[in-house]
Amino acid sequence: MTDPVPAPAARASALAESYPHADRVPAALQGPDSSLDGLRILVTGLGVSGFPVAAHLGERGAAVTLVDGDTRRDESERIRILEVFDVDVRRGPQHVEALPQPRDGGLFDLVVTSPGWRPDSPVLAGARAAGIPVIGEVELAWRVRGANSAPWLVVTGTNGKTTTTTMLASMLTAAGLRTRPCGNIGDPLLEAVLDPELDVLAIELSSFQLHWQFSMGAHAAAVLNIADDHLDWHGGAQAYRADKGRAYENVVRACVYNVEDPATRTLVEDADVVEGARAVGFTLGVLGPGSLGLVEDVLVDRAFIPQRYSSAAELGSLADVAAAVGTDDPGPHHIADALAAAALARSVDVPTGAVRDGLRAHAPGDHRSRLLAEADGIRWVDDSKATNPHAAAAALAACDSAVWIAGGLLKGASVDDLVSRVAPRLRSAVLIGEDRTALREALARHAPEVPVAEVVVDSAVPSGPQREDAVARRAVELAAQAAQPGDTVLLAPAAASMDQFVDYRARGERFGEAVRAHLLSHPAAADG
Ligand code: UMA
Repeated sequence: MTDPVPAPAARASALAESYPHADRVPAALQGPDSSLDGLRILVTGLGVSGFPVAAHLGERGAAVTLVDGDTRRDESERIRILEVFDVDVRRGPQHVEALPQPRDGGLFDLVVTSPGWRPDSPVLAGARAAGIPVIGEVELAWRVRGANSAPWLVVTGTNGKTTTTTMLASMLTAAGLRTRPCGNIGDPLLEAVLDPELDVLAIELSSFQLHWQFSMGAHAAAVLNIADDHLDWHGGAQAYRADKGRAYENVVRACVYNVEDPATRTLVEDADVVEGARAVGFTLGVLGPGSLGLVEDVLVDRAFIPQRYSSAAELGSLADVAAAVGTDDPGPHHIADALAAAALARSVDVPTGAVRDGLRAHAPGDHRSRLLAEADGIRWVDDSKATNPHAAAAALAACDSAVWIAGGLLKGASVDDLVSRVAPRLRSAVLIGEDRTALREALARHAPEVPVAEVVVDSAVPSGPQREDAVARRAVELAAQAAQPGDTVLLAPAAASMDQFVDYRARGERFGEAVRAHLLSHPAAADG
């Protein structure tokens, strides 16, 4: 580690603040097979994370209760499986208004929460007040992993996590290692750690997931960048950053940081790591020893080679990055993601050739700067994955003249900076979603000449797929009216989707369908 600046006292107090009952996490959790007989565990959430957690704990003999405030989804399949392990599933708002009790009364020994649950939700706040330890799936997975478990390569940051994680998995695969993306994307982390056939884990972690863990010691971890996001969930920018920084705690080999984003470097310096772990930067600027970066159009490694002060190893080219992200002209953020992925791959000794082959084999993700159609001189682009202002700014930077479809849940983030920066690129804006007012006002302040249209859907349209469809179709209709040849209609909402859609994927899917429907019903445009 280059000059780490540990701050044990500050860290200890921050940990004590977040995990006041950490020392009460039952020791029996350790390892994949030990019996949890006699333990009463509450799992919050019957989703992607909570389901495998409840099944695993139930299978090991714990008396598990699972609560979920929502009854709208058909979860009969999951419930049927949980019943095999005698899990007591309670669904509906009445079960999440306060901390519930186990079937036989008394208090739970442990709560394992799903990432979407806010720390101040009545159930979790109640657990805290009652002195019950609360952990998340990451902490659980870290504790249950077996003795010779696969090393963890962790990717977090505000933007680019998914691209970086899937690039990393592709590089590991090209090196002949058995891996799968997991965590916030791909397989649930708990399932991945219990799979004996994986050699190494390529793990994307969100700030929500990092918040509820305190023991993890990744082999290597990267924080790609930090911009304000999820501030309402974390209770402020500082708390959000601190949770991201937890990725670096106890790292064994490499803390990978972004030279162009000094906040990531500060997080490395504040982390307590295993002796011998190194800080490894990635940069698009001047490349020094100990970093990965660019020399003209070649990606090079000056960190994981013996003579890093006098030489560099070639990892691939910008053409390989272009192939990886499915565009002719990769943006700076794509190159940064590729370098971060390469640093993590190199930390487990992936050969340079496999980094290049992994980039070439990488399939670009859905809903990230995806060109859906080009008709009549208008490009239709889906960047539904732009769930915060930072990501939307990157997407808009690639357009000279955009009809911008934006809005949703802003999660406490300010959009003033974004709107003032992108104003010259806007032909018009189409606003969707709950937090429209903030966007409308920011546009009026910083881009008063830009016409703004708003999507209003009749309240009689039922929620669910029908309403999602209606929002997307109306947004596309309004965008089509505003767009002129040479424009890009860009869905880059700068906001989360859950006010109107199941998730950002559903938002992107509905938008794609609406674009196709529009072009079919306007064949002149489609032919053009
Ligand atoms: N629920 C309640 N009350 C609450 C919150 C949730 O009852 O206050 C219920 C919901 O009805 C749901 C269940 O709890 O049935 C689980 O909710 P969840 O939001 O934690 O979702 P999961 O299906 O368990 O998925 C979570 C992550 N979701 C979030 O962080 C919001 C998934 O990330 C992740 O893939 C999965 O765990 C496995 O680790 C999604 C995401 O949007 C992709 N992540 C955010 C992002 O990438 O920006 C952080």
